[in-house]
Amino acid sequence: MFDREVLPWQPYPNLTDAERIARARAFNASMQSRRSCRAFSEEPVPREIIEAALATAGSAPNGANRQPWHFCVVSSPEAKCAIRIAAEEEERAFYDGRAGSEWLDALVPLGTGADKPYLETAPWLIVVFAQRRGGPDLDDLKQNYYVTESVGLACGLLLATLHQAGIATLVHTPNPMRFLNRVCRRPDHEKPLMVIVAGHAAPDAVIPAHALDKKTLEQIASWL
Ligand code: IYR
Repeated sequence: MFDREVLPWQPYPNLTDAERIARARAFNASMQSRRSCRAFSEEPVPREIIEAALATAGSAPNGANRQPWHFCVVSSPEAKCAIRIAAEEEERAFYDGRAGSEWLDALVPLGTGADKPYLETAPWLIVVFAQRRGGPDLDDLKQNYYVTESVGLACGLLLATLHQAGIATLVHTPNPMRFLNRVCRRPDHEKPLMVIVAGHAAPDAVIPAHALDKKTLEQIASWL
């Protein structure tokens, strides 16, 4: 049997409860200004910010510490163009009826459509893949666990870090998105989950009023 090695718990900062409350509220206040951005400028964003956000994402809690994620970071105009062309083709079919009327009705308040120019204007596209199997070593093809949950947690941390750094983001989910394996040259056992678009908002970017309509604490939580 593998003898489990342990290390002592590394204490978190020694704060008063008042300081903890203040920090929690300050982080919440900062995150409340995050909005999905659907019009990006071409203004560059330093690669170091993306690297730091990816490192945070890689720290996410995950099934059996198998870290079942891969982030394909796209900045080349050729690759961005290939993603835009393929995504818009799928989106046209989606908006032309494949989604069904209930789904399309739900999207009306957002004002989304099949044209995705931001896939080329934004400086970074982070294509997120979930690894059904495979670990840190290339020859490791063992099963992974809670894959979607783990990758979702990682993406949340990624989005929070980018927002803290003052970078605008959009979670883009072309439907279907298998073409991303081809463009990103990723193996079939990796499932693309989302494209995180990162950059700065264009001067004419708008926020749909619908996006500000958030559920209250009472609506989202119950206390036993
Ligand atoms: N993938 C499409 C449609 C879309 C779906 C949902 I649910 C959204 O919250 C937003 C868009 C698109 O990217 O336009």
